[in-house]
Amino acid sequence: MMNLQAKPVITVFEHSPDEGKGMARDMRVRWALEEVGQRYDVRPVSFASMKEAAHRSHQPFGQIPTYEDGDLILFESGAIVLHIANHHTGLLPQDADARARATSWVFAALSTIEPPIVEREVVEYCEREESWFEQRMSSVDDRLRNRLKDLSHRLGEADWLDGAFSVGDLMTIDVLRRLAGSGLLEEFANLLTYVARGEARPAFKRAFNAQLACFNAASTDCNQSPIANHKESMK
Ligand code: GTB
Repeated sequence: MMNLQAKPVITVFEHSPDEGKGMARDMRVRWALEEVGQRYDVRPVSFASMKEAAHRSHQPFGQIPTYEDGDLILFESGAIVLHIANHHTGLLPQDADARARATSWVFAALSTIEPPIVEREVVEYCEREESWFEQRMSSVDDRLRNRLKDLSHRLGEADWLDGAFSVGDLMTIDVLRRLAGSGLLEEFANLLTYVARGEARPAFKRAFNAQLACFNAASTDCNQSPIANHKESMK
């Protein structure tokens, strides 16, 4: 099932606005690739080139990330991560029902948890000067708190959402990371620990360091998968 010869190529921001904090959606793709031990190359794209026809032929909305493996071109981080999980061992359980449940968590992360987080970011960055900013932020935070409360309740004292670490945890943790600095995650001790548990995984660290190297520039590391140097910690 594993094919470590072919190297997929993913697109990433040439200059990430998060300044290397790994908040853009290439991070979840990098993390998935690192978890399964698949080497990859990155193609940094500028904001201008993302909107050009060549990139749009891979990503109709002019966004990152994309994924290219031979003739297969994918967009949407969820589809990419699920493709990686389905074609390698390590991110999905063997049992068919457990695989389906892990997939449910990917969709929950993307369509139930991430939208109110993104909404909060939009309000914070785009509506700060509006007279109604405080009121709107407070109602967005309350909606988000409800989601976090339900997630926190479901996770309980467990390490991961449904047994062993899976693609569902990867996606959920990557989505929750976007709350860093908001103070909201701190209201749910088990979610804070959950995110830290994900970030402590060797694969996460390699992915994080790779995107940081990419941000740090003109660094020649940008187009290199770090897996080659860290095979010993691959599981
Ligand atoms: N649904 C798509 C997916 O999951 O792949 C969404 C892709 C997407 O939103 N891509 C963003 C993008 O290309 C980058 S990740 N934006 C450019 C554009 O739309 O023109 C979103 C993002 C960007 C920056 C930060 N940051 O700096 O903290 C965090 C998240």
